[in-house]
Amino acid sequence: PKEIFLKDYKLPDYYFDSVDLSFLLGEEKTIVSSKITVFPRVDGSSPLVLDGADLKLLSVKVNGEELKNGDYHLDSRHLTIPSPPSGTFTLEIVTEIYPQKNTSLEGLYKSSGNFCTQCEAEGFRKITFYQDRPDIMAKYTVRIEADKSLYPVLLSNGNLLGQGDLEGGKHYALWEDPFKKPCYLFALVAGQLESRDDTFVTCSGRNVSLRIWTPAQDVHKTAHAMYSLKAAMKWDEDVFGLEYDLDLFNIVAVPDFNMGAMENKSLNIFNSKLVLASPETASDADYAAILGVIGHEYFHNWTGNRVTCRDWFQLSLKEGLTVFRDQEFSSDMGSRTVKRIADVSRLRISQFPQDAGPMAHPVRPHSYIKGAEVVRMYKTLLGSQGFRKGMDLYFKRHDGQAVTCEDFFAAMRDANDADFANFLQWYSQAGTPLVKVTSSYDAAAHTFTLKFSQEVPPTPGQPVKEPMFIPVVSGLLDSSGKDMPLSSVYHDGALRSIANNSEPAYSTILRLTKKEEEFVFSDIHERPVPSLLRGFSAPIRLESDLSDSDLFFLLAHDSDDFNRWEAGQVLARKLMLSLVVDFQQGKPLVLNPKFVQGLRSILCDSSLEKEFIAKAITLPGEGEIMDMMEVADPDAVHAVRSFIRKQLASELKADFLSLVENNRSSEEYVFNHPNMARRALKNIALAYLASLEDQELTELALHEYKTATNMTEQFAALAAIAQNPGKIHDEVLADFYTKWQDDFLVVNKWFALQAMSDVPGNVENVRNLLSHPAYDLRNPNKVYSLIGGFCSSPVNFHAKDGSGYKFLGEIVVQLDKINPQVASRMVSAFSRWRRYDETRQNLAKAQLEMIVSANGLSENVFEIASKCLA
Ligand code: DPP
Ligand code: ZN
Repeated sequence: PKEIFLKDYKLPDYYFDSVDLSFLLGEEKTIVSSKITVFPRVDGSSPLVLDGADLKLLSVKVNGEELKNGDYHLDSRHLTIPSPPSGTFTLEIVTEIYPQKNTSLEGLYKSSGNFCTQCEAEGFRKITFYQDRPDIMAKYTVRIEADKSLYPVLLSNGNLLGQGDLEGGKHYALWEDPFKKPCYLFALVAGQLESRDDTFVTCSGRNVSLRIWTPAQDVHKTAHAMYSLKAAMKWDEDVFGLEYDLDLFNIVAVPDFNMGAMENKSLNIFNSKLVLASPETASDADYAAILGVIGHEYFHNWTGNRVTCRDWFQLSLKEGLTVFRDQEFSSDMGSRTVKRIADVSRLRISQFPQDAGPMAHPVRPHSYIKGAEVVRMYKTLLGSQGFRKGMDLYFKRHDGQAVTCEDFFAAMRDANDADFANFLQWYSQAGTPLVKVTSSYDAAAHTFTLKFSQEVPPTPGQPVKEPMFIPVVSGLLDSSGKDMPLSSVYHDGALRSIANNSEPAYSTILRLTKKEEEFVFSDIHERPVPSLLRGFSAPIRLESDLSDSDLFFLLAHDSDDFNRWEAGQVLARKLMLSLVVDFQQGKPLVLNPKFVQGLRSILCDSSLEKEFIAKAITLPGEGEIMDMMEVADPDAVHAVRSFIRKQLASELKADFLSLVENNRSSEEYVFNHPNMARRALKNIALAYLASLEDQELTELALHEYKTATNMTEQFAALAAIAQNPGKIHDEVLADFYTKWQDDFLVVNKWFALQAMSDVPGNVENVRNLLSHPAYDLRNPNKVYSLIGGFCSSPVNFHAKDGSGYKFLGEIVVQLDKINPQVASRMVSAFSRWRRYDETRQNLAKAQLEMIVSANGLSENVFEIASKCLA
């Protein structure tokens, strides 16, 4: 297969106007008939090339006349009609497909007895021959015919036009979607499902029927999803003036789904994990994820569906923007700071490492999370109102179109008359910019100078980088910890006033555009401590010359809560890195008492939000530290992190004990911020305590496990106990399984917990779990729990004997035959293999080489594995 490049984009030669689809769903096979109105973009007879994969072609007709073999050309990927008639014509195609055998979970497939679809990005070509590209937008009608007793519910996009019974125990439904859409938003569901129904009244007074479909026994677990949907609909009206545009909105939950969810027009299909929740079975994290993803898919109705992508290089146009929107929604529904901390942590854990490895690519191809950061920068630069003006113009210009990231940029710029310098670089340059900053105070001149330099590291295919436009939101703290009023700043030969309307400002945006530059603040009457990159105003790595005491000062006083947290993280990262060196040199590990003091003062600060405290006392992850090392050393990092945890647990034991005491649940489970905060704080305190492997503390964790009335606390207690192997560990894990064996979502948590264990040699345990009766390699959630969980434990995945790599190599080859998409996600755990020592490098490389040479390997896995090796 040839790699496709953005610069090669060509307008299609033909457009489709209307598409009528008909499905005869059967147990052996499904017959798909399509009737498409085709019109040429320009007259002239170029061939019409349709995409198709794994299809059996039964017939092709043009303007009602059947084409004979020879009038068309068929190969394993395309159906080509070399000389179609001129002008508008109808094309009718009948294909046969086998959803029952489709384990790739792309196209039409069966999940737990029900038919469902997944078409993004290129799944529609597994249903029928089509121009499977997002700039082909058409109006669809869909007729579904199936056995009535097996498939009583028949759903597709848009409005139900008709339904009725047919001979032989069959029935049909006819759906029409009045909005033009690309085929990746097509959806069909047929099966035995029940719904929770509700109504939303839109801002213009229309009644929208809302239905969330699941198997009957799960309907009671959809209350939170319905709450989330209604909240999202209201939020989009309030914040962006965007109203839902049909009278019906369906969500279907299916247990077998490659990703989280899919925003098909008016028929969202979800991984059950992101719909089903009850206090007994789902944790706070699950509740929060459901809120965010229900919001996300709903928000796509405007950002993705009404305005879609011209081609798949523009993925960030819809994903970056929609992730940003769901982040803002979750912030408004809970705590903004805590949400920001969670999102930035995710960026650091998953995006930044990728940016530095062989898979580095610019935002444009497919980085969702970083794409959201880019959208966030527009908002930072323009303010809420300016951003809204840009969004309004974007919809005014592009409703009903398939567009590019430049179109979004232009709308933001034009609506605000903004100067965005070379902001578009964010879409094309890969890699995480490294910004270094030093500061100096001139007491005589009352000036404070910040000197910045920036560098974007080389990435595959992009050896030389241009400087980026980086907004650095900054403030200066005086010696009492208050924000100093800022009057003006000198930069690039000009003095800029910061005060607006003679009101002093306490924070300002420094706009970096050069490799090196400085900003000089005037009227600064004492040496300040700078608070830089407030709210993480740009997705960069920042290295400053702040001393430990400056960082402790920010940790105690910064008015920007995000930066308060960040100061603690910077301190922890420095501490961990220096202990890693001690460990490698065989020196005894000693914890700096100032660090313990700093954390104690946070624990005891009653003015702080509980969830903030919980975040602040969480150490940076092992991956984050390995990322900062020349040669990543998983054993050293693990030993150091465990050492610090135990040390903190023993020195702050009394504080942690009282946190557990004082934060137990007293009432019924409620998903709201104060309650979640309380649970988060209790749970982390318990985890610290249990790390001490002390009999009494293990008993405490066991008591919490037994008395928990919700999954959040029950699972946290289980995880606390599971840190330490032994009899109690085994008994509690067995008890948990017995309790929940009938709930597959809870069982997945149980798999993940064991898979992530850092007990040495855990790979054997994980191998054994593969043959556990509840395990199934065909179900993506189970793969993500067990295999994905295992790869996220650095000590075991990167075990020096290569056992972790060997395990993953074997699984990838096996899984690839079942589900290439899921297999390719797993193989990317190898992507950073060059970051490790030579022994590990050789072991990982051998597995990658074994994978690429495996017989009948899929393109998905080949692409990732060969990129890793390149
Ligand atoms: N388009 C899908 C989503 O936004 C991809 N996972 O969730
Ligand atoms: Zn999305």
